[in-house]
Amino acid sequence: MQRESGRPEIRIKVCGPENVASTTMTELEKCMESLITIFHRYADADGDGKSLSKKELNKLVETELPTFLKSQKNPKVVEQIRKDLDQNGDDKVDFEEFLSLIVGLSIACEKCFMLHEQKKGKK
Ligand SMILES: [Ca+2]
Ligand SMILES: [Ca+2]
Repeated sequence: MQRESGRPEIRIKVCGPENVASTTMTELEKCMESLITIFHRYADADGDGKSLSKKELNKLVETELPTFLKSQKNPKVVEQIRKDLDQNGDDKVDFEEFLSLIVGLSIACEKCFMLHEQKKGKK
C-alpha cells in the first residue's frame, strides 16, 4: 500500500505480547489507546472494522465531537470533512485518515489554547 501523504513512515513494533500485560500506561499512551478504541467502536459497526463508512463517521463526529460540531455553522460540515479526509478516494475513512482529523482539530485547539493563555497573561 503506497501513501503519498508525505508523512514520515514510522515502523515501530509496539504490539509484542510482552507489552500486552502492561498496566502502567502514561497519559500519552492512554490517549493513543483511546483514539484506537474510539475509531474501532464506530468502524466495526458494519463489519468492516478497517474504515469508517459515511454513516459511521457521522455517528462518530456527532457522538464524540459535539462541541466541534456545534461550533460549525455549515450543516454539511461532516460531509466536507469526509471528502477532505478521504485521501485515497474510496469513500471511507480509514484509521490513518481519521488521525488527520484528530491532528487537524488538535492543532486548531492548541492555537485557541495559546490565545487564551496569552489573554490570561495580559490581565
Ligand atoms: Ca466500517
Ligand atoms: Ca479513504
